[in-house]
Amino acid sequence: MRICVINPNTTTSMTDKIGEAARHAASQGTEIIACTSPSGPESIESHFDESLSVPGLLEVIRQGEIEGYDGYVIACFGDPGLLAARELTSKPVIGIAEAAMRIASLISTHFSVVTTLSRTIVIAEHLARQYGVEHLCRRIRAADVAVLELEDPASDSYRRVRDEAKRALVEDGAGAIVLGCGGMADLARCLSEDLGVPVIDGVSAAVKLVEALVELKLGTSKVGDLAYPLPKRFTGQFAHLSH
Ligand code: 5HY
Repeated sequence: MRICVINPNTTTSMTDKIGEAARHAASQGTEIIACTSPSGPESIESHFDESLSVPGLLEVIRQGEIEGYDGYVIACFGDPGLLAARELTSKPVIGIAEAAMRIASLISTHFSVVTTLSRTIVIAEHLARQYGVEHLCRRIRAADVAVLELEDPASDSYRRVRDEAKRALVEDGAGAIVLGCGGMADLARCLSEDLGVPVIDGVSAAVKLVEALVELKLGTSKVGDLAYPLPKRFTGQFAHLSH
């Protein structure tokens, strides 16, 4: 099977890291195609950034349907454009936040999330509520690490993420840690050894969920709100979407 893993921000080094984590998790026979969004912000750290990341990731899905991919991963912890993306395909589309939170709920009765900047905490809180795991998520915490600091080997982002996760174990009584950014995909194994608890990277979790759905021959329902978009005229920069 061929899974397209989309980085909705435009930082190619982060796409490479996300692709590597996805390949590490993928089963033999699964090909991972890691794609960087063709348009949008270099990092997604606000509602504004998230909204402007959506057209680019939807374009990747539209192209992916021509390529004939078997499934998609949206590798940004805000799960931007997830439902719109599901409208464009009958294949499974999994967001890394939903994947990580659901997997965490299978291996712990309480987990905490460690994300990047504190201003993004509310985005993850809304998702935990939307996914119905709010009662299992003790707290969404921020390591106050900017997304692109995760790309800088000289930054002490690992220490800050680790220390915030340690606080989550002590203060929240969390049994597992969910990493709140696609750019943290390479930290999970080290952190889990350091902390002695399961640490969930959403990219790996999402790849495994897409594989499971494809093997179960289950895809996105095309009945109701996730049916293909209705044909209509678009103007301006979206005129090419008219059909
Ligand atoms: C992400 N931003 O996973 C989110 C993390 C965040 O560019 N990739 C980003 O801070 O919400």
